[in-house]
Amino acid sequence: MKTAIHSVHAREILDSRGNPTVEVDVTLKDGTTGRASVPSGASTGIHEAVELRDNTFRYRGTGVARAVNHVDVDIASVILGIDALNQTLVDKAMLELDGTPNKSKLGANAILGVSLAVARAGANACNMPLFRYLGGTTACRLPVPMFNILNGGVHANWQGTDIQEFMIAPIGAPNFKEALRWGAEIYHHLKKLLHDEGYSVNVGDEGGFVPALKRNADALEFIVKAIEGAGYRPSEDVVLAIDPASSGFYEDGLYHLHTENRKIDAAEMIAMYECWVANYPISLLEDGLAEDDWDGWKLLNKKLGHKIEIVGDDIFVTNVERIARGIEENIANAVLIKPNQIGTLTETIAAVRMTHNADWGAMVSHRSGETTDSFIADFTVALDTGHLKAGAPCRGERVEKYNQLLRIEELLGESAIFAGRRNVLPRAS
Ligand code: 2PG
Ligand code: MG
Repeated sequence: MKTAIHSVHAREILDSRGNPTVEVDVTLKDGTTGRASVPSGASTGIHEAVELRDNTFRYRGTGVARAVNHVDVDIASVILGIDALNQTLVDKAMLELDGTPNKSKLGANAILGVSLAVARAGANACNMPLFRYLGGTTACRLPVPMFNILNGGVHANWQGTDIQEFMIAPIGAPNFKEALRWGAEIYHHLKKLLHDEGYSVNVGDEGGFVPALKRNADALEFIVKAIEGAGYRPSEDVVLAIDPASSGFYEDGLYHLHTENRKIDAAEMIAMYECWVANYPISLLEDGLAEDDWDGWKLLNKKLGHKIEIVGDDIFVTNVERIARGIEENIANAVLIKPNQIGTLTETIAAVRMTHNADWGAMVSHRSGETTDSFIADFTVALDTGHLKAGAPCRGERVEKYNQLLRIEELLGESAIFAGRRNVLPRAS
């Protein structure tokens, strides 16, 4: 069999924050290769699959030599000889070898690196672009890019807003290429506005600016002005999205807004969001409440789910068991999809399918620690999710995802469709 896995080899590389991560090379019997690397979060959910770190003197404990060794020795021993085109079988072999519910034995970083590299090798062996290999001949819809242009929270070392991500989504653009241009123009306009008002224009982990604003809502003001200043219409052309990543400031049942020096409960947080949604063109709220605040989420979805997308990240962690509970209890209407939260391509696809079957939205996402691997760009088109958040239109590891989408759009030519407005309008909840 020409596409049997012949060898697998991992190495320790650095991510965008200067921390070690896993890169994997897979070679098939016919000599075809596939390479993938694994991102890493900072505002990680406690229910995510385990990212294995060495905890030794190397790299201040963050080394991934153990995960690399698990790929080269343990995982290699169970996947060599398997057909790379049989992704499910490869992933199943790794899951069985690991045997834990959260991949703590081998490490989700080891497992995912192999899983994605095998998919790439499979695509290369079939002489197909990755998005087509994964999504079939009808995969042709480019996502709305969600540009994170103002960073706060842990991604900004808590020097900016409490809200971790303020994003813009150019829903009115005619195609992806134009959406990218609009995003970059607004980003630069925001830079000028902030600079003119005396704020820092240094950037955070995801390439967005980190001004030390006094109120979280000031960010919304600045962004609306930047959209208008760049010549676009807030709401018609470009909408806003926010990810407070609120698990990061949730303590003893209260949400601590450090910028504003106040502690509020879930109901007050929801009231704050309702006020923002009434006053700004916000169409999506991710992780508005903490990862285990199920009652709060239920209320949040009741109050705002008919108006905007309510996306669960830390609460669902791309895990079908948690997503199923969320659907059952009707606590959101969309799921954030991060391959490294769950650890295999097969399970990530299962999470997207469950989400779509419930008529919920799915938004594919990068991590704050990234590499130049653009797997998620192809994945988004393949699974037809309609949204991708990959940070600001700035910084190599962020723009590589957007640039890959430009290439895909070019390759698709006339058959390319841009998700546009349909994907950020309120969904049934
Ligand atoms: C998030 C992500 C990506 P991190 O909270 O959605 O933006 O952040 O990778 O740090 O978990
Ligand atoms: Mg998030």
